[in-house]
Amino acid sequence: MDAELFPRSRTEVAPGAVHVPDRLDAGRQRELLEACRDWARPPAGLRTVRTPGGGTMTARQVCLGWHWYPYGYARTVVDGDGSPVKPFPAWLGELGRDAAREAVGVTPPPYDIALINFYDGDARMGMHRDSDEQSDAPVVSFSLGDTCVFRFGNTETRARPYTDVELRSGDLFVFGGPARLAYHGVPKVYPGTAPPELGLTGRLNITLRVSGR
Ligand SMILES: O=C(O)CCC(=O)C(=O)O
Repeated sequence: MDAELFPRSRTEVAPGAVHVPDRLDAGRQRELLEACRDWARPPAGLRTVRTPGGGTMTARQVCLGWHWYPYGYARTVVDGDGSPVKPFPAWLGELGRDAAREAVGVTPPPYDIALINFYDGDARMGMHRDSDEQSDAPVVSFSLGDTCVFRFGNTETRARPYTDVELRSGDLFVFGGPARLAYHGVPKVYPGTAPPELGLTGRLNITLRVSGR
């Protein structure tokens, strides 16, 4: 257990954007990790995302419910092996709705998209907005494994002002309302900081969204 001088507590980073430390206990983290390992297997498994400019994202990804590709959604892995996207499980939707309710006091429509991002080596994610959905329901994000710097910015520009938040294994971050279309990214992951008992090398992020489709 961490012996913090100042225990971490729920923080509203911006109106509508809330960090809830330690939302998932060790057992729940292990269950979620096992589920991620299953989802990562082919077909429609973990893949490297290629951007239209010819680049690649360093965080690898697998999707549930709807397949996200730059920049849209499909029912099959149109930029990968062509398989149907894996189903979005009801239990994950319930976890997301409970999390949104607790964090920002909103009961969203049922979640139907999960993006699972895997960061190893020096993977990171540039500043971007989640703007391919047709719903303003809050985005719910869980972290597993290594600690990262999560940069949460403004709705106008990728640049300052932004706030850097340390996300650790088990943390929840929710952004909705006026923060729903804020730029955000992951400039840094700290290798080797995952809780040893979890058994994960690297970082997983599980992001839940409502498609509005
Ligand atoms: O890994 C994270 O915490 C952020 C992921 C993210 O921004 C996204 O999937 O759009």
